[in-house]
Amino acid sequence: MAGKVALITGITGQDGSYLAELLIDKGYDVHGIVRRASTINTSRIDHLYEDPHNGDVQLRLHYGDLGDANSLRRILSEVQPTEIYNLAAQSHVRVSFDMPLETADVGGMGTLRLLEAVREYQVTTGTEVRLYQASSSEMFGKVHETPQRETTPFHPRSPYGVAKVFSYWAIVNYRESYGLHASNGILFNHESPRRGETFVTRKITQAVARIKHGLQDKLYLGNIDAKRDWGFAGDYVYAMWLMLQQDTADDYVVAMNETHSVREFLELAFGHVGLDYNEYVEIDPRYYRPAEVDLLLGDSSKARKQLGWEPQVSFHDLVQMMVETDLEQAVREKALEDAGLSPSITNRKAA
Ligand code: NAP
Ligand code: G4F
Repeated sequence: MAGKVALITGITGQDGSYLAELLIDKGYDVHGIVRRASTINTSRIDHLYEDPHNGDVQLRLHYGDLGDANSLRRILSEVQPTEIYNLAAQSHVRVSFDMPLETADVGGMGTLRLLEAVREYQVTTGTEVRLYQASSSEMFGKVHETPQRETTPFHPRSPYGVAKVFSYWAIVNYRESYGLHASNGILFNHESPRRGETFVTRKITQAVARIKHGLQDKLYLGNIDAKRDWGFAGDYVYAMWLMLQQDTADDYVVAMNETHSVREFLELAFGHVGLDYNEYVEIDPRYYRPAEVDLLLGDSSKARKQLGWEPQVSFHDLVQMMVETDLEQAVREKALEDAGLSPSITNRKAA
């Protein structure tokens, strides 16, 4: 595997951290693009900088932004990647209604800035760069058929979904126009203990753990009848890598091929600690979206057949894994609170 150099945008996010781990394990020289923030936000990747066996540097970070085309060109010429994984986005669907322009600028135009930087880089250096684009099942939105597959028409229901549709077609267009090895992974929802705390699964598992340890007494949610096809993020980043190992670039749905409601997730997560969610959950309309995606159910048979991809973690095991990890975190939080070192954040209504 010597000579393979990966560049990951969005490396500080959930998927970026799992993908960086995978690529380091595979012997890649791994680089990531990070935005400057007023506080350090690299907690998901802090364990990856050095090889624990010999102290060698195995991950390098570069300041840049999908909004800043110059920074992308500079980083490409410094890093000279053979594979690029474009995971950067304002990825929260409800927030995209509050910040549609930022969401479109990063999740839509940002992809185009990156594509242009890659095209220029290939022309000037004569080196092939393979590109993965983090496309989303959110593009199916108000679904035209069930299950959703690669040929299902898009009908996005949020500024986020609209931005992702733009990026999807930009990738296809650069593939067809310039022969770029650029692939879209149309990934259905994937979660983990590293999932952002304001996405519904993590919001639930964190609340379950905090309620169990007396740190919180209510959980406020929006539409709990929505259905999603949820898998484990660690399995899904493997599919990203597989796409870039193919001779020909293509587009693939990645999903578990099963759907569950938020209500079912609640039953399992609260049930895991012996609690009944009905006693703790309250509906707060401020978590409703102006337009909702009611049902997502993927058909990932193309990825399974052509890439040989198979998920390893079931829905049930995913819920259990997330609750267990958040229970450990709640124990630490409780100990700090008991020692008077951490102010209790009752009910976390802001999330
Ligand atoms: P995430 O945890 O929200 O991570 C998003 C990443 O994008 C973070 O590293 C963030 O950096 C970075 N970012 C945001 N704006 C940026 C900008 N202007 N310039 C550079 N970086 C920027 O998302 P995720 O769950 O890992 O998802 C990864 C990608 O897959 C996203 O594009 C998402 O839309 C897409 N996707 C996710 C799912 C899913 O279920 N998780 C499904 C389908 C598609 P900061 O840390 O600085 O904020
Ligand atoms: O966890 P969510 O915010 O994920 P959503 O909107 O499906 O988007 C995620 O998956 C997409 C792939 O399909 C990604 F592209 C995207 O980046 C992101 O990772 O919400 C899931 C469902 C929605 O129907 C929402 O209305 O849960 C419902 N929900 C109910 N109460 C809630 C809440 N969602 C959030 N975030 N917070 C709530 O309190």
